[in-house]
Amino acid sequence: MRRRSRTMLALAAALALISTALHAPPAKASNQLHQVHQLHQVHQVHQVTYDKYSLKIDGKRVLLRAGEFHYFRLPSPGLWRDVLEKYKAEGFNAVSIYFHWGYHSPKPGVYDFTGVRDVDRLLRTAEEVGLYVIARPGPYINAETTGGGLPAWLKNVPGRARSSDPGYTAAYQDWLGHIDPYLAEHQVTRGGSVVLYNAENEYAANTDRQYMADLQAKARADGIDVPITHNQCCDAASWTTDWSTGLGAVDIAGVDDYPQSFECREPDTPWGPWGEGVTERLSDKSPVFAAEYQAGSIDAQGVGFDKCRQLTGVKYMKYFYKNNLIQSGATLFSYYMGFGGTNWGWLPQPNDVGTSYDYGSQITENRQLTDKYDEFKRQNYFLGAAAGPLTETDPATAPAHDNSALQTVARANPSSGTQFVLLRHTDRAATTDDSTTLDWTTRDGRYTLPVRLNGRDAKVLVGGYDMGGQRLAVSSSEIMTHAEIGGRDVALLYGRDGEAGRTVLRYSGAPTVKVLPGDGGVRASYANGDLTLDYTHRGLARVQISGGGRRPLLLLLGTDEEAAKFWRADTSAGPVLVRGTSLLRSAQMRGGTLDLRADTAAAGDIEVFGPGRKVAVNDTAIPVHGTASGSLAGRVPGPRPATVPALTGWRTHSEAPEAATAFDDSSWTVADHTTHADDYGFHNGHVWYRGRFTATGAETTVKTNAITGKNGIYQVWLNGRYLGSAAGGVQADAGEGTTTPPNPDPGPGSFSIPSGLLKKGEPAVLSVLVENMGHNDDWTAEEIRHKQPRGLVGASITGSAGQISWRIQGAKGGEDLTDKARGPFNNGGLYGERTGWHLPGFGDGGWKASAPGSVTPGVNWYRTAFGLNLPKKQDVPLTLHFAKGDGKYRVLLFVNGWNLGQYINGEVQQDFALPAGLLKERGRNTLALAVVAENDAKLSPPSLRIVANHLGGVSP
Ligand code: IPT
Repeated sequence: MRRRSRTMLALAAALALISTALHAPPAKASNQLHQVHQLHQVHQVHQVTYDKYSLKIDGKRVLLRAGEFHYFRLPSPGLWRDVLEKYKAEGFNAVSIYFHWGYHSPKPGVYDFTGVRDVDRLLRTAEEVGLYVIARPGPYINAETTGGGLPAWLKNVPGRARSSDPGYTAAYQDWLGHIDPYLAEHQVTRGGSVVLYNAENEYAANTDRQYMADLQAKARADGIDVPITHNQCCDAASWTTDWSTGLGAVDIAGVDDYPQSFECREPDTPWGPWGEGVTERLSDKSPVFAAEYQAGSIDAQGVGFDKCRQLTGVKYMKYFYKNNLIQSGATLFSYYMGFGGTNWGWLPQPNDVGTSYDYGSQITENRQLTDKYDEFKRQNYFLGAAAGPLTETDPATAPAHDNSALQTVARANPSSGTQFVLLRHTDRAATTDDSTTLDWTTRDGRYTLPVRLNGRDAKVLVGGYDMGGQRLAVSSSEIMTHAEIGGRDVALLYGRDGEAGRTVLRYSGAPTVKVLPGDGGVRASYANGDLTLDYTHRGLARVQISGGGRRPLLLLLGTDEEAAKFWRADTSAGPVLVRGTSLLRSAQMRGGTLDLRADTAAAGDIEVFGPGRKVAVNDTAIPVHGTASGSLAGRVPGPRPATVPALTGWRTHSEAPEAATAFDDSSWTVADHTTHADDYGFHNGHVWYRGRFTATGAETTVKTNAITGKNGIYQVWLNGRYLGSAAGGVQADAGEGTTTPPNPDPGPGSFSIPSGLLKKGEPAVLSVLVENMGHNDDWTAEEIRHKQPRGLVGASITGSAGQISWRIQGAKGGEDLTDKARGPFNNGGLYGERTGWHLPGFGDGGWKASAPGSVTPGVNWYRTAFGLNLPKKQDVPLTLHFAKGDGKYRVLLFVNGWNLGQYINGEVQQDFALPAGLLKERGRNTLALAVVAENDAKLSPPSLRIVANHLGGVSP
């Protein structure tokens, strides 16, 4: 054993202090890079390499398991830590992050990386939490966000996006030139956490190899020296050539798999309609990388994310993830999404999503853990515990058996011989209850092992395994984790409730076996070095084994549910297992006390297996006593109750003065080409058009065309008279890979003109309010798709020959943001938005007192303020709930000036996340609603709802 010298330890301690100081959030944005640089001078640098089996850090194999996270979908940087700690707590060791070009760049050459866009803080948080980062800066990201991450101003840049076209090249090189330095500074090779760099996204539909080569050359020039990856969609065959060699080839090519489809409508019917989901090996020089593996779904059918969560639920995870693990031999996994978040403001791409991007993922939009989280925890803890042998495996002979309804598939580590056996149904869709007996030879001998698979399920069984100081010959239970704690091994195995289990352990002589009181009916027998334990998975059984030539073992045998109650964390004094809290964020030994940072949903019992004899939870010492299992037991407090006020004191004001003939639009931009609101720099939200003409008096009909993106509307007024609304044009979908011809008649509207409204020879004004639901993505890399115009694209008046002269007004300032903190997606061009009616400081004292209720067509605002006094040191996520109303209307909701989404009456989403941080949990908040009604409508006032209440949490 090598010994570290005292001076080295002292130096390390000093450096740790410096680095803690430097971890403080930077005072000024301009200092950020400089600070990052200093930070890494005191951090250790590491080397990242790989071979056909796995990634290696400093020569040590790593089994990478990441959840995807989008910081831009959680506009509260303090809460990034909450989500990342929840990833870490369930055994992920990495986070995969898209970086959203359009989110940072409102205008060519203008970039912002401060506040909710502070990527340096994001990467630092990942480092502090202890997660590797797979950095995915695009330039194209897809992700169901506006433009697929391309900035809307790119519509005005000539040249095909996602190609080596010079116009596009200049634009994206500028983006990479801004984002890459952050990613480079935070690389593992400089002491940070970025371990992989993903170039582009599913670049399957295009084959511009030069573009892929240029992207990588740029990254390298910007200092990226970790392996570059690509997420290929959706199987290797879609590439025309081998992307592991030749121009544009990446270091580690990965594959995206979404086997369960996005059909949330029928969540129980499909079983891998899009295939088996076995990640393909794309090269013999690099490991198999499941770059995006389905962990939820978009809700394109608008049936609600709970159904998507069901579609991709625990059974799906058990079957597909384990099947993939053993069949593919992948050692890098990234799950899309780990936490989806919120499409606040005008962040959504209109075709597949609305405000919520919950994604049916394991952590809900309001940061709550689900049963899917438990399953990730079971599987991830296993991957962590068995990473040694699992990171280097080859296909192996699977144990034989005689039930054709069941199938075994095996991999083995070539040096240790450890075997990993997948037990699945032969027909993957089978729901039958089948049993068989495996004839299983491991390096320890030949074993017969009864196994069972009931319904949609799969198991990974381990044989010939060094389980800490123990030797596991075979087991029909699955391993969740094992750890050496206080001189003994603690191993946690699990199985489905009521199923029988057998575990065989090896000893040099008969060990002493003590079955502690509890469930499971454990029976032990010993012969020829094999201790065989037979039991039923029921509750939690505990068996103490000592002697037999090994260090003592506490074997915990639980059901799935009992196993998932355990948390594992690592301290400088070794690993810790805890049960009884609803989350364990981290653990630390401080002067003989084991200090846990944990969340609790209710007061209850806690049990701790760890170093030391004293326990503190969230800095408060708790009395504990020793148990027969050698653990410490005590009680933890729960949260204090939390309440939210009713929303009262509403004031209202209607707007749309733009509709009136006399409105002064002289400051508006003259619109002499009516094709593109984006041409004028109005990229998000609502845009007004006012057209003047001289009436003939013979006009009969206004005919219009406007493009809004799916679900968008536009409204027409003539001389202040409301003529009506129409659905805006959407992306014409001619199918993948085709060049979609522009629709000649997009979003048609036809409005008859009431007689007498126009008088011959008099000036008339046509006012049109067009919503922009966001920009199409560019998944197929066909120019026409993401560049589809938004806005009024045609207007004519039957019975009039005269010219209409137009002026246009969108968000105040256009590309020159007037609200840099909230950024490009916060506001459109409603009068109230341009005038600041959504902002906390606005004086609404002159407005009429009235709660949301009956509205007339057009735009109506409501404002109120509410005080919150949520208990300190608790995490109490709130939503704003909209009850269904009558009529066609939609509501933009602003909390403290932040646009947190759009409620569309009649659509499935009625609850909107209000993230703490921008919501003041102990203070006064302003709520402003912009109600855009298409007809006379009636809404009921929204209300605040408490989603959950935990003691603990992070400070937002
Ligand atoms: C894949 C994308 O890479 C990702 O950005 C996201 O859009 C995801 O799908 C769906 O939510 S695209 C692939 C499944 C066709």
